[in-house]
Amino acid sequence: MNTISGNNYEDFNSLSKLLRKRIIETSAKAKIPHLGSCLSCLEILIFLYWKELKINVNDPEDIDRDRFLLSKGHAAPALFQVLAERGFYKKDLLNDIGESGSVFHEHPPKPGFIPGVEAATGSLGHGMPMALGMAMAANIKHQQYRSYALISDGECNEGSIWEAAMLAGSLKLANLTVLIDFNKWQATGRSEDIMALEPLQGKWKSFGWHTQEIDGHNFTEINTSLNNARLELNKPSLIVAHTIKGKGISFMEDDNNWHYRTPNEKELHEALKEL
Ligand SMILES: Cc1ncc(C[n+]2csc(CCOP(=O)(O)OP(=O)(O)O)c2C)c(N)n1
Repeated sequence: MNTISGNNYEDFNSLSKLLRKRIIETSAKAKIPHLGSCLSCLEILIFLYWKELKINVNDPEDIDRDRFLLSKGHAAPALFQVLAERGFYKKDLLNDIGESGSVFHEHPPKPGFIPGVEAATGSLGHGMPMALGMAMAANIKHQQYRSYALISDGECNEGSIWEAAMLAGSLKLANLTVLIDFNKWQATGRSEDIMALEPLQGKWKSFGWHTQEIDGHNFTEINTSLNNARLELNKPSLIVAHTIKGKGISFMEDDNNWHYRTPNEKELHEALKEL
C-alpha cells in the first residue's frame, strides 16, 4: 500500500476502507472518542501523506520536509493510522493505543515521541498558527518546503485562526495551504447554529487568501485543489472541503452522537460488515 503509484484512486479507495476499519476497531477497543471527526478527514489525510507532502519516512525530521499540522488534533487516531501505514513506525505499536504508558493517546499527538508528528495539537486554534509560523520560517531561512494545516469548522470559532489568517494574507504567504474539514458539526451541535461561519470562503478571500471549495472525500478534487494551491504564487491558499462526519458507515454518517460515542460489540460488527 505504501507504493501507490500515479493517481490510482481505486488503491486510494481500498486504503480508505482499510484505515477506516482500523480506526473503528481501535476506537471500540480503547474507547477512544471523536470517531466521526476521524472519519470525515481520512481522504484528505491519505492524499496528503501519499501524494502531496514531500516527506521522508526514513528521516522524519529532514529539514526540507513539508510541514503538516493536524490542527483539529482530536482526529489524532486517524493520523496515527495514516503514519503507521505510510511507514513512519510499525503498525503493532498502535496495539496499546490509549493505555497507560503508550505514547499514542486519544490526543494530543506527541512530537518527539511519534515520528512524523510536528506538534502537540488538540487545543483548537493553535495548529494552524503554528503552520503559519513554519511557513514564515521557510521564507526567512530561504527554504523551499511548504506548510499545511488541517482545521475544522468548529475551530473557525477560535480568534487565533482569524489572527493567523489575517497575518498570512497580509504577508502573502504562498507556501501555506489550509484545508477546512467542513463537516458542519462541532462538539455540541450544528456549526452554523453555534456561530455562523458563512460566507466562509468570502471571509478568507477578504483576508487575502486564494480560496477553493471541494468535495473532501473525492480524491480527484483534493488533488486538483492542492495543485492549484501550489500554482498560486502570491497568496496563501484555503481549501474548504465539504465532508460528512462519520463518513463511510451508514449509521454514523451525519450523526453527531459519534463525536463522543464509541462502538459497542454489535455496532463494531455492523460497521466492519459495511466496510
Ligand atoms: C480550545 C479547545 N476548546 C475545546 C475543545 C474541546 N473540543 C474537542 S473537539 C471540539 C469541537 C469539535 O468540532 P469541530 O472543531 O468542528 O471538529 P469535528 O469534530 O466536527 O471535526 C471541542 C470543542 C478543544 N479541543 N480545544
